[in-house]
Amino acid sequence: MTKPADPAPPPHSSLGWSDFFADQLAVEDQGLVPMRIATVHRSRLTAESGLGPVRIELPINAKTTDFAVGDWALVRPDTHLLVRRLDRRALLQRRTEGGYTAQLIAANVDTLFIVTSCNDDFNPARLERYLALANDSGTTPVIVLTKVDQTSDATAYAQQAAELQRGLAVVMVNAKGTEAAQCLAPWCGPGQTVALVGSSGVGKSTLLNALSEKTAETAQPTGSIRENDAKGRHTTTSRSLHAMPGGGWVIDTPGMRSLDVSDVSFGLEVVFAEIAELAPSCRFNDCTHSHEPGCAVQTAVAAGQIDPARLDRWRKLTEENLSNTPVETGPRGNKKVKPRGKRH
Ligand SMILES: Nc1nc2c(ncn2[C@@H]2O[C@H](COP(=O)(O)OP(=O)(O)OP(=O)(O)O)[C@@H](O)[C@H]2O)c(=O)[nH]1
Ligand SMILES: [Mg+2]
Ligand SMILES: [Zn+2]
Repeated sequence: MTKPADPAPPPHSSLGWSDFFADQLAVEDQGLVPMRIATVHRSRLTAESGLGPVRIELPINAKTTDFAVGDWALVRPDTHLLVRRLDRRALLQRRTEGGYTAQLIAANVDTLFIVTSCNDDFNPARLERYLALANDSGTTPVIVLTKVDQTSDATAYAQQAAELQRGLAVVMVNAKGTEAAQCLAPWCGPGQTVALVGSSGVGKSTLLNALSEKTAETAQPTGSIRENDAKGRHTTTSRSLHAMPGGGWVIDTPGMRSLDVSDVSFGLEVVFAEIAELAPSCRFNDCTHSHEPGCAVQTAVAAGQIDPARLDRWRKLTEENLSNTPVETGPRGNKKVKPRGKRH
């Protein structure tokens, strides 16, 4: 692509702008301003330009749901009309319940803070879903374990979390404490974008307020959780992008009730690397690691090298992923793939 001699006014690199986006500018974009989508509502978008928030006008036929918080778009400086969205470096999306349409969670995120608490919310199977999503979307996952001040057993939770994926960073915080932002600082430097995801009530907005040093007036609202089961009350209802004082950006998201996986085969291989690595040693190349003779994974389970509970969770997620993943087969496309293990 030809680069303009003098592109749009240079956006703040602290907004997360990089060569990946600059390389997409063409001569005809002269005069347009790159802005970063900050909020997405049913009928309106706002963006950050480095000079404060701006309400964006959409062209006729464009839908707000086509845009994700964190997207870069080229905007007319006079009318704030969005001319085009730039290609994404990373996109977090999930299948909506019962449908094939994807819901966009956030775009151009460097690090995904998967937030869970040291209480009944902690659930390895759910965390593995979030990890698969993060790995597959081009973001780096970090497990953020909140409410360490409310348990005497935080390190046991951290140990369990660390075992969910090789090399996974796990950070223990009291999100209400003064040191919370410091604990997460390694991922929040200039130009970095982080997003907070997890169930309702785990402390995402509490962390957002700490990371972006909000005042009482500008703080994201937070809400109490139910005492009997630690579930939150869905206080946050939309996604939003906020500046961090160190020059990074943080995205708050509403608590998710569930997270279905689809189209995350690569992400699952990263989460379950110990299983994926052994699969080529199985006798059958489409081994389901359950009943087949010559299964290297079952041998490893028998030898105590692989946790059988983990293998069960791998199987459940893999089957769900395959049944939810549309594939392009022939002119109609969108046919379901056959479940693994059914040989023909
Ligand atoms: N003691 C303690 N309380 C916390 C911590 N993190 C969050 N809380 C409390 O937990 C409750 C829920 O926090 P929120 O920040 O609203 O949770 P959220 O994840 O944003 O929830 P939704 O917006 O509903 O998705 C609030 O009462 C917080 O004060 C923590 O680390 N320690
Ligand atoms: Mg919230
Ligand atoms: Zn096998």
